[in-house]
Amino acid sequence: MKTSKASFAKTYLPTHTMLRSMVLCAVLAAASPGMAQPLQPGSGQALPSVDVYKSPDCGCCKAWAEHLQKNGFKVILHDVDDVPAARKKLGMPNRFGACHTARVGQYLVEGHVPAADIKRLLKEHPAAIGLAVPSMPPGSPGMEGERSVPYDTLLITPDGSATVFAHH
Ligand SMILES: [Cu+2]
Repeated sequence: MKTSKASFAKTYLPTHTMLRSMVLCAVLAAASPGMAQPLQPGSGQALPSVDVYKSPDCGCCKAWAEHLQKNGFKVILHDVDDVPAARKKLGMPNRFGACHTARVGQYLVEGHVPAADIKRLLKEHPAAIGLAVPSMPPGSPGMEGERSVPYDTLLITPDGSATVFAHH
């Protein structure tokens, strides 16, 4: 019954079928804010919280933290006096250093890495130390301003070398 109706609709009533799916989309969109997102497999899995280690007077670190919050991450800020020491202790090689080091689940995230890259990392789950955007490229999340430059997000592999994870 269901199948024959569907194939009938597909064959003879394309416009009607499109309309139905549009209505369904609208219904789902309206329903989703109240739904428990972590229970939806695949798309809506709960994001791990992000522990950010930064110096107390780092403004762009806070701006980056806000970028993560806007993208659904819970962020916990930790002020440290010696950021390179914290980076070393956490296990991010110093040559990829920027202004802050963060821990996200099993991974480290160095510098102004876009939230979308972190989400992709968590989804793809590679064997890696984590991600890094070394230095602080203008235009990266938390470094917005008049100027922006192209930059790469690096995947830091377990041996401490790097491959390009994403171009921006
Ligand atoms: Cu910064």
